[in-house]
Order: sequence, then C-alpha cells, then structure tokens
Amino acid sequence: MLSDLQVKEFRATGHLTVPDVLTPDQVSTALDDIHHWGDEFLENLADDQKRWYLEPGGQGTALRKLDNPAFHRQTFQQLAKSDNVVAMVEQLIGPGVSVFFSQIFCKPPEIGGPKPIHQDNFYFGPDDLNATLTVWIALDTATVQNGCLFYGDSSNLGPIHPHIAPKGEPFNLQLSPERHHEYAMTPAPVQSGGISFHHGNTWHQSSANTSDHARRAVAFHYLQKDARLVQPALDYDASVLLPVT
Ligand SMILES: O=C(O)CCC(=O)C(=O)O
Repeated sequence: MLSDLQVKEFRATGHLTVPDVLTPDQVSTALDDIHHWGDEFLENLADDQKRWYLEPGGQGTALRKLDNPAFHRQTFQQLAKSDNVVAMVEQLIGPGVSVFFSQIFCKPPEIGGPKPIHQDNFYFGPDDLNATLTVWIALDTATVQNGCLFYGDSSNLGPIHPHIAPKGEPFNLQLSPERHHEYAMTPAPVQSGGISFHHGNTWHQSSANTSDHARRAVAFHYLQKDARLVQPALDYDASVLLPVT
C-alpha cells in the first residue's frame, strides 16, 4: 500500500517512484518471457510492421517494443493482477480497474532510441482525465545513461495539449518542440523491480540508451471502471481488456 505522503506526492507532481515491488525472481521470470516471446515475434514480423517494432539502428534484429503482454502472456497477466500492484493502482485512481493496454519497451544497449515528450491521455482520450494510470515497471535498473523516464513535475495539473507526429510515423505522437520549455524534464531513475507511476496528463519522455546495458520495462495502462476512452488517438483493441477487480 502507498502512504498518505506518497499519494500526496503523486497528486502534486503527477508521478511517483516506489522501489522493490517485484522480487528478483519475478523480474528474471519476466525477462525470460520477453526473450522467448521476442524471438517468436521477430520471426513472424511482417515487413509493414518493422518501422514500429524495430530499432532503426539494429539491422532488423533489435526489437523496440512488444504490445499487450498483459493479454498475451501469463507472466505479465499475473503481474498486472498482483494484489500489491492493484492495491496501489486503486489508491491512485479509485476502485474497480482494468488494464486496457500494455507494452514492453526493450530499449536495447547503444541503439535504443528516444521517446519524445508526450501525454498518455492524448493517446487514450478518456472522458475522465484522472481515471487512467500508467504503471511502468523497471525490469532492468533504469538510469539516465540507459534511458530512464523524465517527467515534467506537476504537468498532471495542466491540460492536454495537441500532439504532432513525424512524417511516416503516425503512431509516434508527441508535444510540439515549441512547448518543451514549459516544464523542466527531471529524471526518474528506478532500480530493477521498482515502479514509476504516472498520471495520464503528466509530460514524460525517455532518452536514447547510450549505455551498454538494456533498459527493459513493462508499462500497464489501467482505467477506472466508470471511465471510457471516448477520443483515443490510436486504435485500442477492446478485446484485449483485462478486468482486474
Ligand atoms: O519506456 C519508455 O521509454 C516510454 C514509456 C512511456 O512513454 C509510457 O510508459 O507511457
């Protein structure tokens, strides 16, 4: 459970780091599963999907991400439903939650690219901006060198802004560079097994991985039961919804 002070910090800044949530065994089971699933996924990846799923610098063999682990993989489904994670989620967005989307970010050593500043609620388009929550779990220790998340403190209290996408990358929505000065982006390093929670409005980004260590993480995106995604910017497949409580 989170303390009152932690909940207060989340409400004030739009993000919260909680160390030591997963055990080392849970982390290593998750990493093994990514390894097996990733190999299978790469073998079957269609050409028109490569731009989205592969790192440009990886000669066709370095995965950037995998989608919907909470739906496709037992290991990740168990993590998304685990009592301690769900208890914290419900403290932050209220009782009765589902995972409507989830992602594994691989950020491989040296070639893992950056993710520009964005707000998850622009992607998700919920009718209640306080009803979504991203639970970002570090499977490798995330540092400034290997591409940890950076947050704009208290940007959760501001509005959702329009996003733009680079040519040929309609899925890579991001805030326009003219806005970037509005919040200083501060790093949120997390040890392996720790969680970085963020509110759906919170500005966040990750930098390129310039280290020789991977920065693998799983993000579970939760939705409180009374809310709906009424204006999503991308298609979220409702058939993968995982009711949790
Ligand atoms: O892990 C990353 O690099 C990006 C994560 C992210 O944008 C998110 O979880 O909302």
